[in-house]
This record gives sequence, C-alpha cells and structure tokens, in this order.
Amino acid sequence: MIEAEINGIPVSVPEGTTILNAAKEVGVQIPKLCYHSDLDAWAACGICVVKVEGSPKMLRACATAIAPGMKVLTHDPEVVEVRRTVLELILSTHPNDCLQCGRSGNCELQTLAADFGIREIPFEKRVEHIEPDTSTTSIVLNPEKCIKCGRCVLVCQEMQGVYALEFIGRGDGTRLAPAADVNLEESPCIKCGQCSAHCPVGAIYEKDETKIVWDEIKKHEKHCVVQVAPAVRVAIGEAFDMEPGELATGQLYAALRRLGFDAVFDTNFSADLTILEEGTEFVKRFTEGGELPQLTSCCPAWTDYMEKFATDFIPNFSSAKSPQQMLGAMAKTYYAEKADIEARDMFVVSIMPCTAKKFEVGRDDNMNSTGFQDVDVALTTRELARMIKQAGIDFKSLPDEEADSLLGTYTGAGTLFGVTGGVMEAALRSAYYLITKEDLADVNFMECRGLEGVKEAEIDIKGTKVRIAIAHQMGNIEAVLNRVREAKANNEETPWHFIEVMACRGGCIGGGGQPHGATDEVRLKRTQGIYADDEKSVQRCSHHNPEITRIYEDFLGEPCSHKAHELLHTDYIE
Ligand code: HC1
Ligand code: SF4
Repeated sequence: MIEAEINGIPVSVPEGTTILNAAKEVGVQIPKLCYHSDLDAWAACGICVVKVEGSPKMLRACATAIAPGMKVLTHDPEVVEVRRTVLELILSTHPNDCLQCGRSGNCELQTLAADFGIREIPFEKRVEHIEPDTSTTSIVLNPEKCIKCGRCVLVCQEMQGVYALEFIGRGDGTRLAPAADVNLEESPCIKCGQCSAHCPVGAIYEKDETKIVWDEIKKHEKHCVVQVAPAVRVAIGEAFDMEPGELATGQLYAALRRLGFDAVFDTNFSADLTILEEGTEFVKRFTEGGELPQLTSCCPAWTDYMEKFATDFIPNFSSAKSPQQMLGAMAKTYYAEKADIEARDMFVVSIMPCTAKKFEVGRDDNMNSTGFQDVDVALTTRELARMIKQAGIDFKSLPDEEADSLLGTYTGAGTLFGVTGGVMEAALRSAYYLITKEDLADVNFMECRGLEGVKEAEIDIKGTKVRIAIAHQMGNIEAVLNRVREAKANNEETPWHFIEVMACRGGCIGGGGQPHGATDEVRLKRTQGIYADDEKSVQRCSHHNPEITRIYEDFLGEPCSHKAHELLHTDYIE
C-alpha cells in the first residue's frame, strides 16, 4: 500500500492508484472531463491538475500515480484559476445553444461551467460550423459540440475494437469524424452507441424518435403497443433520482399506460420465447450434428459486426430473431388475431437500452412476419425518460401495475437477458430440460456471472459436457472468434459449443441508450437488480412460462416449427 497525503489528509491506497482515485478515497472530488473510469487516462483536457510538493509544475491527477510520502494539494486559488482557464478555452470554441442541446441538464461541461460560475468567456469565440452527421438510424454525430476529450474515440477503438471514429486534422483544425472522413453510415460503425454513452457533452447522441411516437399516440388511428426490454427496468429510475439497480418494472408499465399506449407488453416474455427457439436450435445442432459453436444473435450491434467483419461465422449464428423482433412479430400476428385487429392498424414501439435496436427494427429480413415491420419504432431508455418527464408523470410515486396478458408474463430466465451471461444462463436452464426431460434442482449457473470480459465453462448435463463461452464488450470478441477459427483450420474440436456475445460492457444493462453515467460500479448495481428480479420470480425457467406454453399450443405448434421459423427466425447478409 502507498501512504501519502492529500490536502493534509493521510491516504493509504494500493500501488498504481492515480491521484484522482486516491483523492476520491478521502472524499475529495477533483474535476475531470476527458477521464472516464472505463478508459485509460490520456490526459487531454488538463482540468484535473493538482500541485505536488517538490514538483516544479502542476501534474494531471488522472494520469499520475500517487507515490509514497507524496503531498498533494488539490485545491487552492492558483489551481482553481488554471482550471477556470481550461474551461474558458473549451467554451470559447463551443456553441452557445445549451437550451436546445439534448444533453442540457446532464452535460458534464455545463455542470463544470456552472460550478465554476463562468459568466463570460475572455477569449475570442471561434465556433466552426459543421453539419451534424445524421446518416445512421441510431446515433447522431455533432462534431461542432465536440470538446476533443477523446472518450468516444478511445471507446470505439479500444473498448469496442471497431475503429469507426478518429480525430482528423491537426492542432486547432482537429475534428472528430468517422474513420477516413466518410459519413457514419459508410464507416465500420456498428451503432452500439457506446460513444454516446461516454460523451460528456452533446456531440454524440441517440437519434430522437419520440415525436414519431407522440404523434402516433395522439392520432388514435392505430392500436399502439409497447414492449419494455429487460435492462430498462433497472436503469430508468436513475433518470428520476432512484438508485441504479432499483427495479421499476411495475412503475414502467404504469407510466407507459399513462403515456397513452393501448397495450403494455414485456420483452422479457419474448426473451423466454427466444430461449425455446434458440435452445431447441442448439440442442438440435448439439445432438443431431450441425454447425458449432452456435452463436447468440439477439444483440444487433454484434449482428452488424458479424455481417461487417466476420461473415465466416454466418453458419454459426442462431437463426432466431431477437426478443425485440419476436415480440413485434407475435404482436402483429398472434395478439392481432386474438384482439381482432389488422397488423396494418397496429403500431409497435419498443423501449430498449440500446441504440442499435433502432437499426434492427429496419432490417429487411425482419419485415417478413406480416409484410410490415415487426417493430415500428425503438426508443432508448433515455428517450422514454424524457417522454415521462414531458407528460408530467411523477415516476417515483407511480403505483406498480401489471403488464397485459398474452405477451406480458415472464420468468426469471427472461429477465436475465439484460446482463452479460444471462442469455446463456437462461438457455442452459432450458437446454437441461430439453436434453434430460428433467428440471434442474439448482437453476443458478454462477459460471455465467460477473464482469470478466470472456467467461468460459464446461457444463455437465447429466454426463453430457457442454462447453460454453460468454463475451461482452465488442473489443473482447475477436480473440474468441480467432480461437474458433484456429481450431477449425487445424481440424481440431471446437473449443466451445455455444457462445453468447453482447456488444456492450456488462451486457444490455450497460447499453448505449441507458441513462448517462455508467461505470462498473453502476453496472454492478444494475446487474444486482436483474438477479434480484430473477430470484423473486415464481418461475425461473423459460419453458415454465404459462403464456409461452399457451402460444405454442394455440398458435405456433412447437419450437422451431414451420410457422415459428416463418415468424421468429431470420437470415444474415454476406
Ligand atoms: Fe437486450 Fe435483448 S437482452 S438485446 O441486451 O436479447 O437492447 O435489455 O431487449 O431484443 O430480451 C437490449 C436488453 C433486449 C432483445 C432481450
Ligand atoms: Fe463506434 Fe459504437 Fe459509436 Fe459506432 S456507435 S462510432 S461503433 S462506439
């Protein structure tokens, strides 16, 4: 341990701890802008400077490790003045349209400017006009607002391994742009939205589609149906001063009804349906012979990645559509039939923690269940939070309500989809049943849990060994794919039979459309909320969901039947 002093307060922290993090331990907040705990510090902005006794110049707290006996001064008038100058310089090239900015109210730059009481900028204002890039269906890039902190570039290149973003030009002319200066749609971007989740200002944000939904609700011409994704329920509360991980399922249903939706369904229901389809597909491949490993297909950013960079894995992808798409397909067929409504008279909205889901709704192959898109609009958690605020709904004090029947009941397995390892854990619970015709005594697969980038395990299903891998955060995926490729090239047995992939760190709870401010601390709390939801569920295995049993009896026949294939499966583009 390193013993040192911060503002005269003794501090004892592990070797390698930065001054910034050591200060946090003794309750001292050093301001920061470019630094984010998910990323290596690259000391771009300079706002975290501190004085260290014996050092001739101020040091950047985010990138300097605390040393034995170090005496650090984090705040004095001189340090505060330097920070103020840094802020003023940033503001001198930043547009003054905070009131119309999507990040107004939770912009890190705005907060610092307010904290420092900045009223005027002593430097000449030089705002270069650059048109926002609206080319993708998922996110908008507004380089004019970029403060060149570099978070998005680091996220895209290092966390996600995609290299869609970079800085172009030099010195004052440096600007944020998609790689090779094409537009974002033409770049390798997979629409995960992690850049928008890490941007401290309003330079990258989700494509706001709330107006389309408001208009549709107001018109009263179509039957408006809504579904809520697993990870939304443990994060939306953060937009209403609730703790990360606090379960808000019942309040969400109530809020959606008050917004005017005619039927409120749950994506957790169709996550259970996915398990029956994808689990049956896996058991078939595993027991009867088929391309292995099977890869999960519910994360649209991962699917986009595969179609762009790993088409050799197309035969390995589960053909099951994602739960979002399955719910849309079931709403416009099964529910429509029961409620005597035409698919053309329905409008299906989904509330997702994800920006790539906006892209998924428009995939051509997903139009095939009724001739209309399965889902019409996907809104992120952040967009829904804004709608709830616009409607004057006091979210925290809402009573718990239930989802509507037919597509609303879910099991603990369905809710697990929201966390890394959750799809695998849910699949194993049902695969065990499908293989042995018996239920598990203990449904918890602890091997699937945790934030490790790649988890591997061998699962014993009554003597049958199933080797699994779980990867999350896109940058961790290529190594997994390469091990499969190597085994194939050497004619060796596949290292794994089943692999779950989620593009975002922590799985969907860390999705690019969730409330801002996710760190591992927040992700863990959201994860705990998901596991608590699983544990309190009456049924914890997808094959025990009574509405799923009914949908097969009344409508689909059996898992992977011809009808199920038509409505619930897809194919991929080379
Ligand atoms: Fe996800 Fe999924 S888990 S992809 O992370 O399979 O977005 O929450 O809705 O579709 O169920 C996201 C979450 C979500 C789908 C499910
Ligand atoms: Fe990179 Fe994801 Fe942002 Fe696209 S959405 S630029 S892939 S971080």
